[in-house]
Amino acid sequence: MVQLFKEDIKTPEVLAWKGVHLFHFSGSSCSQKTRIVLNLKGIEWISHPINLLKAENYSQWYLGINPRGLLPALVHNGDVHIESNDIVSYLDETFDIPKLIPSNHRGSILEQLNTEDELHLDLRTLTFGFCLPTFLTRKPPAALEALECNEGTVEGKIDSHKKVQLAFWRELAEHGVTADQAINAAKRFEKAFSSVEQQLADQAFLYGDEISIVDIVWFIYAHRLRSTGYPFKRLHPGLTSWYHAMLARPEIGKEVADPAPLRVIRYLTQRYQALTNSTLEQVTGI
Ligand SMILES: N[C@@H](CCC(=O)N[C@@H](CS)C(=O)NCC(=O)O)C(=O)O
Repeated sequence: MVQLFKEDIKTPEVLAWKGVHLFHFSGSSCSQKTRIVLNLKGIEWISHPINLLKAENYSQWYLGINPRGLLPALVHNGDVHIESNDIVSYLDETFDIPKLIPSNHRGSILEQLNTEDELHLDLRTLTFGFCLPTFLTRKPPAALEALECNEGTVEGKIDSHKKVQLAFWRELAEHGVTADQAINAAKRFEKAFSSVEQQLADQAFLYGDEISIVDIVWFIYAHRLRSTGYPFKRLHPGLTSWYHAMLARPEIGKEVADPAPLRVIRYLTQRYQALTNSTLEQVTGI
């Protein structure tokens, strides 16, 4: 669980903040997951939007809160938590009801959260490859330099995660999303969702009759994948009613609703891909 040390925090005013504060962005999948957990648990929280499209996450101010430059970040009574799965686990432990990580399934739930986290860059790959035009997916070089030069620490140590992020953005700028990356990502999702489908074969939610954090994290990925043109319904028909039941819950649906301009941009991007035979299905052969 990543909870930053006081000396990691270079934006010291947050140390005095009382209550629950969330740094987030509307369209960020990890932020959506966290907001859904806050909603379902009925936790009051103070919103601090950070615009990823304007690279606000690489400002010195925000890097002083999360040295990885990633969203979300949670501040609770002056303690800073990063990594969305650690944040939701922390919220579940701290705010008891309703329990989203039932103690009798804790081990296997944490394993599934790791699997989900490992697929995060694949989700970015398919999102950037098939939902958004190139100009919206590139980071300004100055923003990446700000991240690279930042000497922030995580739990007292120079952080290795930053290198992974920098490599991802620089490779994207140089080569775009390659067919191989898209194919591998799509195959990994097919495998992951086949196993989710099996787990849901004879129950309403992944761990029985009650929603758990694992339903939320896979729902978020399912929702995003559908918008990339990944043939969710064809590949995973057994997930259709679970998906729609999740989407229909107001605490969930409102957090994943795309703003109208984004829907238009996606529509135009995908029309162009259809005309040039470069849709997700055509590129990945899935
Ligand atoms: N493992 C991290 C991943 C966080 C992450 O990659 N967040 C994305 C938004 S979903 C982000 O902040 N991207 C930075 C950017 O777009 O510059 C977590 O679960 O919190």
